[in-house]
Amino acid sequence: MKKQIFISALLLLLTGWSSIYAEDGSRLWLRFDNVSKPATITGVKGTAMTELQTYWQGSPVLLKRQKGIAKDGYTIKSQDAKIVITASNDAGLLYGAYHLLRLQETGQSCNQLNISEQPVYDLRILNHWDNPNGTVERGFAGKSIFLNPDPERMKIYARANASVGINGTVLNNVNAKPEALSTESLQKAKSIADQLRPYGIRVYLSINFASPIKVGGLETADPLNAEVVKWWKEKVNEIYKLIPDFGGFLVKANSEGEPGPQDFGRTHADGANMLAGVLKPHKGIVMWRAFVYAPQSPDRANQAYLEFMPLDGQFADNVIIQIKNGPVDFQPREPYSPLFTAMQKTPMMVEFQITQEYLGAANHLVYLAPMWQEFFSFVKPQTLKAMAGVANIGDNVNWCGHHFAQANWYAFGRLAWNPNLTSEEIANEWLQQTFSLGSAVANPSLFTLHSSLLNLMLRSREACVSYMMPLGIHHIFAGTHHYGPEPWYAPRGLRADWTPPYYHKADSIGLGFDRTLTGSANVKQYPDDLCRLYNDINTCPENLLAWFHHVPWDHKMKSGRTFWDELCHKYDEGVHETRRFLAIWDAMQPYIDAQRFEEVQRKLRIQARDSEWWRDACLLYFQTFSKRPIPSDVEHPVHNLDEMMRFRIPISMYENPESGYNK
Ligand code: GCW
Repeated sequence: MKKQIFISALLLLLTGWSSIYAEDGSRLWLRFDNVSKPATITGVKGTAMTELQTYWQGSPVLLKRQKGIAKDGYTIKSQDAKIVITASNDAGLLYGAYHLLRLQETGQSCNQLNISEQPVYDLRILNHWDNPNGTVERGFAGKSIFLNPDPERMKIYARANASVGINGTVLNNVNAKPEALSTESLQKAKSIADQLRPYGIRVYLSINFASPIKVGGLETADPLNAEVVKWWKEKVNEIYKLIPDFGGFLVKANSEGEPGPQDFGRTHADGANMLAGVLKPHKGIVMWRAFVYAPQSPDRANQAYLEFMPLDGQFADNVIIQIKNGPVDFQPREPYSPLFTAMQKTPMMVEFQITQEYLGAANHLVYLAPMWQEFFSFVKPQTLKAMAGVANIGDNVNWCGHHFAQANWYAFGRLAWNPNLTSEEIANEWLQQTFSLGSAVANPSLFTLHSSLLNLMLRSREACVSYMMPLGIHHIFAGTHHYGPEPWYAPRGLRADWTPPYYHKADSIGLGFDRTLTGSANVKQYPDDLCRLYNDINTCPENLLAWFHHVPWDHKMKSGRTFWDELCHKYDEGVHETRRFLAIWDAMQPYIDAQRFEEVQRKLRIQARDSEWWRDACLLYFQTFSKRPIPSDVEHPVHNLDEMMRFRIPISMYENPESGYNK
């Protein structure tokens, strides 16, 4: 034991760590130590000044307010012996201060600075799917941080968000309980808003559209009913008395059983505009979700477009339609939602999912920036008003359940600030700050390891697609928890679009959903050139092949293999990638503190085993349709199909990542 302590101490010294903190991930990427002798910070007082006084180790800084700089933007300039940060508002100064601290932590030179930044989106917002009882829908990192908000944790949460430019947070689940608007909940929201305000973060709430009935005791929630409008007016006044800078409402209406204007014969526009009218005098906004689909629809991917396109141009100017990046539901790979290129007269924002509902929960290392960037390669950032991300945050010590899941929170914020940053730049920044590798990258051997770790992150999303659902397959997840594979899941009586066979349509001919012009015609919702590209099985990108086509098992792929053989290779490649990830991580051992090293290692082992589970379950199941052998150069399943179909994963494995996992 003593020897171990000695060795760790030595390692700490060797790698230059002098931290007094437990390495449990609780400090996120904000690992600055308090300075012993504060630098001289002058100018505008506020959070920016406090942060720099506490953590900045360089030359004197002057914080200056100046009109003419874009909202939240800033400049950082070296002037004589000092650094001048200029912004038009306090948030801008704060973002400038964090920029400077980031330079410090990533070991960059702070001489000759001449930086000018402004965010691409005004609204950079987290969506928490937190329930009043403290559970978090699709959360894998413990309970809600808002259940009993601990001021110290709230402060770290606020700083972390502000350090990447996040400036809004929706406190509660879009499946909103009516009590979110009770006076007691509003008091709580006020206290959270007060704690977040100094960091430039506004608070928003999800609302239940039937609140006038359920909270107000009215007989209807019809948006065109005068009593209903009056009720909302009074409620909104009550909110703004408590929270003068309240941001507005997020609404999931007529979706998955939630109430909405259609229950009263009205449209999404009627519902959204009524709320927008009530919020307008207070400068509040409505984020109205387009995540709608009906059980009888022959193609769920068509639905949002069909419901929202006829309403294009009918929404009030303080309504933003919040659309998931893909047309179905946060799959590891989807094409972009065609609404983004079709709607011309309606402000839109994208909703990404940071929490890994369909990407291995908090057990799999999947760096999501490449997925989000793929979206931006189709949808021009400037056609959107804002960016929202479903948070992966809970009360676990390390916030996100997996140390590397913190990178997704970080990346979301950075991309909401500037969607043109590369995944690599962001991962690099995050790694250096999170593992304090800033100055160490100058060390050649560590530099190589750092690069392979960076590379691991960049490959991780494609690996996940490969071992879960390559070549455009989608939604083949286990029924309710969405953690593992259950392509066969189809309990009698369950609505078809909640079962995998609806999506994969495996049969003796092939695999995949025919969305071509002769199928569901989903391709028609895309611009002409893409429509043509996707519609033809010979030009459709192979990574979306089974999304748009029912692909014959013997279809010739670019590699020369048949579709079936290619599928086998892809799954197997995914498995090999997860093993390589483990090897890369193992080589990092001397340079990573023991706790985080072991926690990540344990998870990478889970991921490697899970990838085998995915490969075996999917290949063995699809093989019952393809009736073709698994190619000889592919590692053969280590499980059998019966075993896979009987396997039930313990909830503790994905819901409480702290509990570890032993299959
Ligand atoms: O992805 C699905 C989830 C639901 C979620 C819904 C939505 C909040 O499985 O848990 O509900 O989407 O986005 O509304």
